[in-house]
Amino acid sequence: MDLDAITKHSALHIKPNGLILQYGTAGFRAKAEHLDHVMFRMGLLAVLRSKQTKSTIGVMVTASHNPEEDNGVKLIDPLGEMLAPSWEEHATCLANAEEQDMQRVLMDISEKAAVDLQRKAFVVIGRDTRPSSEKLSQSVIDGITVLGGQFHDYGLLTTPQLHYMVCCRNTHGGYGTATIEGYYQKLSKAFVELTKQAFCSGDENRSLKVDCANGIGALKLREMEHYFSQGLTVQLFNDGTKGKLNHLCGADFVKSHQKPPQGMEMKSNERCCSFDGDADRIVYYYRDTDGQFHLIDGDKIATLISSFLKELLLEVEESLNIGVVQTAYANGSSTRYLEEVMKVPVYCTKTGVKHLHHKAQEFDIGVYFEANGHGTVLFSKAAEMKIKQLAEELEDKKRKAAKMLENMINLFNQAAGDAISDMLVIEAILALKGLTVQQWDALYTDLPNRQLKVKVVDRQLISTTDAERRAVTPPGLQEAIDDLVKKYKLSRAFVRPSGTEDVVRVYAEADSQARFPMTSKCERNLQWRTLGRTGKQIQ
Ligand code: 16G
Ligand code: MG
Repeated sequence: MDLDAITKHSALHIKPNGLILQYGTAGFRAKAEHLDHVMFRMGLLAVLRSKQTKSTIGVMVTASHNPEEDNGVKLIDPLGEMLAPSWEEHATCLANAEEQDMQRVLMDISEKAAVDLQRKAFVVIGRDTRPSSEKLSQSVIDGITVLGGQFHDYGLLTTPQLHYMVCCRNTHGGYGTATIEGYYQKLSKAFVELTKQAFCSGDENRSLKVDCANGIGALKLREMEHYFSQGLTVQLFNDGTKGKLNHLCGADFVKSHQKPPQGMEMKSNERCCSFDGDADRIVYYYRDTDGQFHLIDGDKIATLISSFLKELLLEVEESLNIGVVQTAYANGSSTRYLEEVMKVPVYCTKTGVKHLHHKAQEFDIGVYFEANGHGTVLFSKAAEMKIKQLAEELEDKKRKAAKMLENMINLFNQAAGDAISDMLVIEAILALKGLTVQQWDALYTDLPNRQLKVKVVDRQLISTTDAERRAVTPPGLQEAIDDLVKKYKLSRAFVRPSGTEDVVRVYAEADSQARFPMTSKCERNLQWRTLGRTGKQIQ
């Protein structure tokens, strides 16, 4: 380690005085002007992680669905997964070290993690379309090179595309080719093969309206659309040519406001969807003939996908186990439908993709989705091999089903939830099953629900258990919630500190809209118990 060079370069990326940031649920996020030093340091850290794992590591510059003025960074581990928790701690230490302590912290991390400093390092970088992203990714590169690491800068990519690249590189092409062409070809080949049948049987070319949140999703869908255009025409809105990133549009806006994005022309019964700013989330929606808006969120996406996969498994008569992973935000109706009607086991984890991903790895086929539209399906190695074998050995209808399963494996981005890949999966399933968006929506009726964010003095006073469904502290809070909830039918409510913002989130659902005084009562109780009497509801 050339400590002098590190000190010299670090002086070009000075940490603002007193600024403390945390590697949160999905990396660092803050106002872009506060992040230059974090980017440089994450370049350094990626080199150490690469040396330690003897693998390529990814660094993605994005703040996802946050406002355009924000930015963020996260590291991607060798198989395309989120950074390991022990390294999240290293990331936080390094980002917050004062200039004079930087060398010591770097040495500490190298020692604690037993990094062989003599090894080579390779890092790949991607960035979203924010005005600040290009310069910030240069700071990452500065960090990589000063530690002698090699790198490849992919430039503009969606977050899941970078996860895919990292996975491809570390499996030496086993997962796919680590180029943008390789990604487009893998997905579109699977999509075209899957849907061939539906489309030749007379179904006209299908069309879908896509709100791209004025982000990277628009660029990448434009590049990709000619690969699958025979089966699906996408009409892009909020493509970044006029509006601001994530402003009044995108998956997060649509899900949290439960209304259409601005700038989208919706006719009744047309299928529409929204990506978020870095295209790792997707939600669908439509307006009915009375003009009423209907949201189809991650829970209903998971239901559609798991019922399709289960049907195919029944067809091939293979008893691969399938499990669905959700978070506390999953609508109670979806959990009931999956368990009681579809007879699929459902598990609940803490919020944040890494928790769901981890749990989903326990099944032959693990379907995971957050209600906000982030999710994918994981197939175990054994399941993949079995399905390949069935596709060769079986005959007629069974062979067809096995082939479909094989194409589904290729169509999912198993490295991360991916709006483009999920969109193609959903479009393929709807086409193959001949389902309209309304029929899909009618699988079950969501319980009315509300979400609020509340500012309190110290959100860490709230701690939770049981996958965030019950509050442990402050004392009395859970009992107060229980007292409220038991007055209503099919009701559920919980509070948890956010992992990405300095707020506490309150969620409640019940059998009818009239029950929502419950949410504000929870909120008042929360403020009282955290002594944040100045707290106010934000949304
Ligand atoms: C991040 C997470 C998302 C989670 C959200 C919760 C990833 C890639 N993204 O966006 O999964 O739902 O945080 O935010 O893990 P909150 O803690 O502020 O509610
Ligand atoms: Mg995102």
